[in-house]
Amino acid sequence: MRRILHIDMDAFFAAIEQLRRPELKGKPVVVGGSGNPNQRGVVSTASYEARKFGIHSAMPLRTAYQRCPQAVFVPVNFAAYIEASKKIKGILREISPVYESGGLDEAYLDITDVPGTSEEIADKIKQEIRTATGLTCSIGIAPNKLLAKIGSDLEKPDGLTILTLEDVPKRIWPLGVRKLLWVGPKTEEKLTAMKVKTIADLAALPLEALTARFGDAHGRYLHDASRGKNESPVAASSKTRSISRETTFQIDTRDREKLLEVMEQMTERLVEDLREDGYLAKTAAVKLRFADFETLTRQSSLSRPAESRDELWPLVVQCLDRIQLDRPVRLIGVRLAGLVKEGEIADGRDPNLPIEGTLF
Ligand code: TTP
Ligand code: MG
Repeated sequence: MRRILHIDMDAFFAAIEQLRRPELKGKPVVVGGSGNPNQRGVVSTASYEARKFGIHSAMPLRTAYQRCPQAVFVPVNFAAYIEASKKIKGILREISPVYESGGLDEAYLDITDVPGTSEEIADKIKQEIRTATGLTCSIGIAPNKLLAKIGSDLEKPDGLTILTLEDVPKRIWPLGVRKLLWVGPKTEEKLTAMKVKTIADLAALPLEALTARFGDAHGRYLHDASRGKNESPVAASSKTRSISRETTFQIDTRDREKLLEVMEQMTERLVEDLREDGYLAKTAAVKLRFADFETLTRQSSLSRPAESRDELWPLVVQCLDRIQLDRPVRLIGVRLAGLVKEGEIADGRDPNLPIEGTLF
């Protein structure tokens, strides 16, 4: 039986802000945008104290302010989050080299061959992270990624949940289908139409009903997942296909120089993230939303993957130049796609994969 660990940091950005400014400890803290709730922007995350007021990620800052005017609003400070993330990932890689990053604040580890009980390994990780960064995390350990990921979310914050297949009916079936990896809003909508809300409802459906609706692969995945079964490996080559950043301007602009300046900063940050996780990118894409909310994307690719700013930045400029700036712009985004692991031969997948707007 494999032993897979999933770790997710607690209220990651907000917890870091509370450490940077100890007077914020124990208070409702909202991290997002420029930190001014009267300006445009969304909540990146909120401290657990702020969540009691119904504040959550992706909510407009203004709404957060209405729900809790006494909350402390702070701007996003990526440099601090990247620094913490690097320390955490260094600790995890020492525990097991079979590692997959799931973003800045989460990761999977295959700990099948790591000595010690699951509790011992989890305690060691928690303690080392706390010593190195002052932060707490939640951990799930299970026979596969699917259950480990659900487990890490069950007892937040500072949780540890160890699950076996026998725990599935009691602990997993009562949950909503969205808790399953790879069940997004679209799958959820289709399942709701089939009267499936919980994972128990899903487990009650015959395989044929699912393959008929979702196709062979996804149908079988859902059928197995509802029973807590999943074989996907903790990949050295992670599932990450793209990384992106975007920002909404306080004041709409048509100034090309201003757009370029912001996009250059975004590209530099993306290149840092790319290097941190050991990736090369072949494609760059630009997303631009006009004040009337029309949204355009353009993409451009290199003949082989690269990781340097000097190679990737010109692609971004090319993309922007293919968009006519005939109206004020409200939002811009930059994305690097066609990612491959450093040292890995590109697998021939089409580098010009269609860019899905939802990935931004
Ligand atoms: P999450 O792990 O989803 O959230 P969290 O760590 O703040 O809280 P918890 O795990 O305890 O529930 O995301 C990690 C960080 O990613 C989060 O601190 C901020 C950022 N983030 C955004 O910027 N926008 C988002 O919509 C989400 C969900 C997260
Ligand atoms: Mg988290």
